[in-house]
Formats: sequence, structure tokens, C-alpha cells
Amino acid sequence: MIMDRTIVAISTPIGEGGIGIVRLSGPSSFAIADEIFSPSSGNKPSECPTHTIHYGRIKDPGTSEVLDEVIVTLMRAPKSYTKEDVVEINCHGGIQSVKKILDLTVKCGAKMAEPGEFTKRAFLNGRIDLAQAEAVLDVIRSKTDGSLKVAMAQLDGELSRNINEIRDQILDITSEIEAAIDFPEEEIKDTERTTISEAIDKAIAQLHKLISTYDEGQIFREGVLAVICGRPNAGKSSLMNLLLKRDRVIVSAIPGTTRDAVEEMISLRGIPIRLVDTAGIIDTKDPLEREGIIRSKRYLARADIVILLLDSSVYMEEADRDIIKICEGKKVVAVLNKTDLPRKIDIKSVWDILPGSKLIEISVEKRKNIEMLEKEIADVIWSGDFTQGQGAILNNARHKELLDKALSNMLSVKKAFKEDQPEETLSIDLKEAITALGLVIGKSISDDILDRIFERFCIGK
Ligand SMILES: Nc1nc2c(ncn2[C@@H]2O[C@H](COP(=O)(O)OP(=O)(O)OP(=O)(O)O)[C@@H](O)[C@H]2O)c(=O)[nH]1
Ligand SMILES: [Mg+2]
Repeated sequence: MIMDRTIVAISTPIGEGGIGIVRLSGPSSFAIADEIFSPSSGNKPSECPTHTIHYGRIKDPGTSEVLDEVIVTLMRAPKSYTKEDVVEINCHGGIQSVKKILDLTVKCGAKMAEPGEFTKRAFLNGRIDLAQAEAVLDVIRSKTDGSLKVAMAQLDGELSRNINEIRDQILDITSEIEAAIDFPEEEIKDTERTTISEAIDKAIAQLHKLISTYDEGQIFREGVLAVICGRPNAGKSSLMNLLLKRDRVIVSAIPGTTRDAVEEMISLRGIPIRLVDTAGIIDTKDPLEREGIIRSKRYLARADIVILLLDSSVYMEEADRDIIKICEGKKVVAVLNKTDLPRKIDIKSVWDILPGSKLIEISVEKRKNIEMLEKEIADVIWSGDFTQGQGAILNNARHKELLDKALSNMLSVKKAFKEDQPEETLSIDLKEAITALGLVIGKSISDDILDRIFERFCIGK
């Protein structure tokens, strides 16, 4: 499918930079380049071979004004990002140059691209499927190595291959069953029944497996909310600064220093973590401190993981016990801080209230055992059924919803098949499952859903 309009956009972030790129895609890209580009070689872009780079100047054909000194990359269809003729103009970074060149291409007939329109064309022209197109956005927004790895695997078609495989199996089941509808006099033989029944179970198992990766996908996409809590002066803000590797929050020897919860993103062993420093929890009359503690508790309630900090240089108090109680039911990493100071805390009483828990002994001051703590945080996050970024991973709510739909259809198929219900009944659910899986990769998707997906992209991608 070739779009008739040529689109243009500034594909680099707006602002000062080394270079800025204006990208054209569509049937008139080369004609527009011919009009505005004066190559030093004298060869017009339309006469140059594909995938070549040319030095020259951008000139307004109306006024002969030179706008910038540029490098132009020519990529002829179908070997380009959009599978259309693409021209990329590398000019000097900065707002004026790119903007003027953009305006000039529009004067020459290009249309300003909508958000994600280049990627949308790559999809509509069949270079990538919809799940891969959506992965482009995830690649751009990746927060850590881990998120990037998952997004790149999806862009590479890992998820699509999985979806296609399951969809093909369900198509096979459908044709077996439809044959029975077409030739009703031929009863389905017992051996065929067993084969169909096994195929249904296999599809269900594969759907289950893929759906079960969604929690992990969310970790890579949205990050893990890790809340540092403990009583005042335990060293929470000191730990926050150390893990962030910068002096972000105020640290002081006065208890009750932190009032507002502070959230920052970090990458811990490739996992995106939204790390939160909170106000120390203690019974207090100070209205400001109380407000801070309310916020701490709110964060604690939402935490995916709690980093519980205990001060080893003081005796355990009621406040510590109260905090531990609040953390019940959460994934907790228990940490003993200030181990460089003489120990006063009674470890046995800690074990009593945190039975079976590992206690990581650190000193923020002396940077002791910080790596061990990071490893423990990662281990606690990955405790459970996680692949840690291996294989196809579901990270998109749209995909999850469609797979849930396909699974529920297949469970109905299983039940109906067992109960020997009419083949027509089975056929409806099978077709719905096939449609749902097709929608993940963009088969027969409606325009309004496509618009909704691509409007979240940036302009120029
Ligand atoms: N000796 C020693 N002192 C530490 C250590 N970690 C933090 N401190 C000190 O303990 C004091 C309190 O540290 P903060 O990080 O402000 O403690 P906090 O838990 O954020 O306290 P609030 O914000 O009041 O809840 C500061 O004087 C830190 O320098 C440690 O490992 N060893
Ligand atoms: Mg603090």
C-alpha cells in the first residue's frame, strides 16, 4: 500500500544539538529534494543511486537564499524505514535551521507528519506488524537495559512469532472442525477427537504461558515501586542518595529531616526502579511531620517492594515494630544500617518479628555491602515465576486484553468440545480467538484503533 502524500517531520528533539534531522517519506521525497538541495557534486538526488549520502546546501528555490549546509541521505523504496522513498536531511542542530528546512519542504508540497506516522506507514506498508510497531515506542521510552532488551525482542518479532504460532494452531483446529460441519455425515473419529482435544489444550497452555509474562512485562515497562522506610534517622535519605549516586535529598543527624516523599528513577541490574525516600515513621505531634508520615504510609500501601531500614546503633523500639507490621504482606528487604557503629540492636528480637527474613547488614557511611543489597533487591523482585527478560514477554495492556479474550474463547471451545456441543458453537469461539490474536499483530484492525495507538508516538518517528 503506497500512500499518496509525502510526509515530513523534524525527527530529532527540538533544541540545540550537534545535528538536526528533517525526514521526508513518500512518493515526492526525491522530487522535493531535487528542488531544494544543491549538491556539491551537481548530481540531482533523483538521479543518484539509493542508499547514498550527499553533501551540499539547502536553498530556497524562490529566493535562492541558502538555509544551511547539509548532508542528505537517500533511501529508495522499498528498502527504507517506511518502505517508501525516504530522504533524510542532516542539518545543523538548533531550532532555526531545522524549522526553516521543514517549512521549505512544506512549501514544496510535503505534509507535516502526524505523531508516529512514519512507523504507521512502516506497518501499513507491511514492513513490520502492529506489535512490532508498538515496540518502537517502547524502545524509545526504555528506561533501563532490561526494558530495552524486552522492547528490542518485540521489535525483532519475538512476540509476533509466538502469536502467529498460536493463531496457526487455532486455524488448524478450526479447519478440522469446519470439515466436520461441511460433511456432517462423517462423524469425527475417536483418534481425530483426541488430536483436536490435544491441540486445544496446547493452545490454551501457550496462551496461559504468554499471559503469565505480563507482570514481568510491567516491571520492564513501568518500573518497580520500591519504598525505603524506617524510623527517623535510620539513614533512609543517605541510602537514597547512595543508590541514586547523587546528592538528591537532605541528610542530617536531626530526626525528622525528610518531610515529603521523594521519588526518583534508577536502574538496578537492568531493572527500572522507582525509588522512594519517605519520612521516618514515628508517633509525633508535629503537624508537618505527621503529614509526611501520612504520605509515607500511602506510598507503603502502593509499594511493590519495601526496603525496611533498621538502625543497628540504637535499641529496637515500638516504632520499628509498628513499621514492620505495616509492611506485612509486602515483599520486604530487611536492612540493618550503620553497622560501622557499635551494635545496640538485639538481632534476636528482629528475627522474632521478621521470621525467616534475610537481614542485609550495611553501612551507608562506609559504603559497605551495597552491592549485596542491590543483589538482594533484584532477587526479591525476581522471586516467583519470572524469566528475567528471556523469551517473548507481554508488556502492553492492549495485547494482554486481546490474549485474555482469546484464552476465554479457547476455554469455551474446550468445554463445548468435551460436551459434544454442535460444531457451529465451537466455530464461533474459535473465530473470535483467531480475530483477537490477529488484532495483536494488526490483522483487520480498524482505523480508529490504529489512530489511538499511533497518537502516543512522537512526531517524526
Ligand atoms: N555512622 C553512620 N551514620 C550514618 C549511616 N547512614 C546514615 N548515617 C547518618 O545518620 C543520620 C541520619 O541520616 P538520614 O539519611 O538523614 O536518615 P533518615 O532515615 O532519612 O532520617 P529522617 O529523614 O529523619 O527520617 C545522618 O547524620 C547520616 O549521616 C551509616 O551507615 N553509618
Ligand atoms: Mg530522610
